[in-house]
Amino acid sequence: MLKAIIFDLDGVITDTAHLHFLAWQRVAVQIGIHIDEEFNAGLKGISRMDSLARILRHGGKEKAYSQAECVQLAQTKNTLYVESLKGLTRDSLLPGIAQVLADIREANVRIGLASVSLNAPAILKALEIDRAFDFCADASRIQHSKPHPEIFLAACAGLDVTPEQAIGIEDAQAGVAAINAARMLSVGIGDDLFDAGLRLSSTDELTWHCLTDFWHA
Ligand code: B16
Ligand code: MG
Repeated sequence: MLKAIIFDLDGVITDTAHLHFLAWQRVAVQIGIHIDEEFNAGLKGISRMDSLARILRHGGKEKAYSQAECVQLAQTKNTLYVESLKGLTRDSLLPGIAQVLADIREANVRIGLASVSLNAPAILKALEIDRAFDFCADASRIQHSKPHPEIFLAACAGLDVTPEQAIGIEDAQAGVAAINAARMLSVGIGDDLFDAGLRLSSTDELTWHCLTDFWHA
């Protein structure tokens, strides 16, 4: 029986991936590294410090900065990112998300969040959907970024369901891999997520009807 649906945040509920990119790009330029949108796609679902490590590796500078300097660079990125979140409102929800959250609630299925973003609570508040979730996994307690299943397993535990009773929804390759590794059913938003059990082109296709069809297939 389907007992819970667990959402990723960035790229599923709202489009903050581009804001992450712009903030990282400004930090990267300061240290002489070029990153583009294609590179940024690989950072989706990857924690802040792991993202920085990937950027430094990409620029051949993985040994150029001390741990304290890395923390400072990550803080600079976060300050820029948080500043850019100021424009978020309920209108920033991706198409179909408000409706599918309401329909899942109506069906008495639990709703969870599995975002590795430390900014997730503030983002949910800005979007005015913080009360739509029965449980949000705490990113600050997570040791491993996606594709490790840890955050999805933490969300299942918090919702008091087994992974086999839940569907996970993601827009990133690493996220779909995390859902599959947790042994949940996976929904991928994006045409290139070939490992997802159900692939949808965009969030406006994400309806309660399609989720239940997928569950019973
Ligand atoms: P923060 P998700 C992830 O969120 C983002 O996809 C990723 O780009 C970001 O680096 C990570 O959160 C950490 O975010 O710097 O705000 O803590 O996709 O898991 O919702
Ligand atoms: Mg995402």
